[in-house]
Amino acid sequence: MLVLLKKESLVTHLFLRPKDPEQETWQGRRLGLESACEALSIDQAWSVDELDEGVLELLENIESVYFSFSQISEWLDPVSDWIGRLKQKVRQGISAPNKMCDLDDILHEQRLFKSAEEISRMRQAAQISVKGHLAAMATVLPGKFEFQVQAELEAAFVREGSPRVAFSSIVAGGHNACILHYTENRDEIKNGDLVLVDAGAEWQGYAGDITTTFPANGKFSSSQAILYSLVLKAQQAAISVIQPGVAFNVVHETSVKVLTQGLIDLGILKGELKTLIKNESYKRFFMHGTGHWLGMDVHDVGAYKHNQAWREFKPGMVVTVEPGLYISAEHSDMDSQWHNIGIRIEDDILVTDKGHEVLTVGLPRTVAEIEAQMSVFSALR
Ligand SMILES: [Mn+2]
Repeated sequence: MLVLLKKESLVTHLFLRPKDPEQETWQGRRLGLESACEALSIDQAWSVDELDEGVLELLENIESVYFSFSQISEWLDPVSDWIGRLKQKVRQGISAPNKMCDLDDILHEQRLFKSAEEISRMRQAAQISVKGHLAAMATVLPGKFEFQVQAELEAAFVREGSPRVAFSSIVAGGHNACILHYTENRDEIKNGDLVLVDAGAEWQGYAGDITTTFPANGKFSSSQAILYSLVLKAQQAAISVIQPGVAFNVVHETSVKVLTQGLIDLGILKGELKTLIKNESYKRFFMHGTGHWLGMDVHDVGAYKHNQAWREFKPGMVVTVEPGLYISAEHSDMDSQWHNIGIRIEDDILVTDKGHEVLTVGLPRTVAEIEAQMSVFSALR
């Protein structure tokens, strides 16, 4: 347990397990108290065995205690108990904290705005993720199983030094791509399938998050190419609006507008653009948001609204942009040429002083670029 104590200056205290050769033989190495201060830049190290007495001492004459209300069920009891015990010491001239405050908002705001060091880690997480997606494209073939593509994708992450995936990889062939959180990855990929891969590497605590969609046999069918190009157009339009001062929801509104107009042009939706957007007709085919904050977590912390208003982008924020279209065979009223096509295209975007930077550069994105890249991979096979 880490305690940050602010009196005249900030002092850091850490409660941790002491060294124990026998326990370490069974369960693994412990840092121990002696090494903790230097290794972790802590002012004072305590044994967890002294947790109660130690915290009581630290809380003496402190006004406010902050802890994460996301974990209130874990912390409310011990903090209440410590405060209650200090209350019994008033006659000794000791005062107890009189406020319990939520740490979340403060901490989450800090995490939302990335420092230069954090940005360089996120750039690396993004670039490792790019390499994994290229490996997935290089290995896919009709007849392979989704988990075999997953293995090559994640092997590329590991080869580049990423110790783990940032979240469970989605490798979805054909109709599986219409299941948004498909992580079973166990089906055989068929000739004519599109393959949707949503995966990211973790690098030094920071997440990458990319979605690519490409044809298993290297060539888009004409229906696949039409819908893919529409999603890409929506994604590019949505990315282009990102700059300081623009509200978060403008990204989603931009992609909804492009997708809805495209579906009208294709005869898939019928009616006026304004009406179809207002009554959310597009949600039949595009049922999720266009993006989320990205950082230490893939769906990172940070408020999306302040006082019920969508907040504006500021430099240092990182957001994903990931519109999609999903038309399963359940839509029996639709021409079967559109069936079992699931497409999502996702990049990671840093808000900069002047506009934005795409951290996940380096992937083929247009139909022509993807087909060219896959024919190169096929020639190397
Ligand atoms: Mn995402």
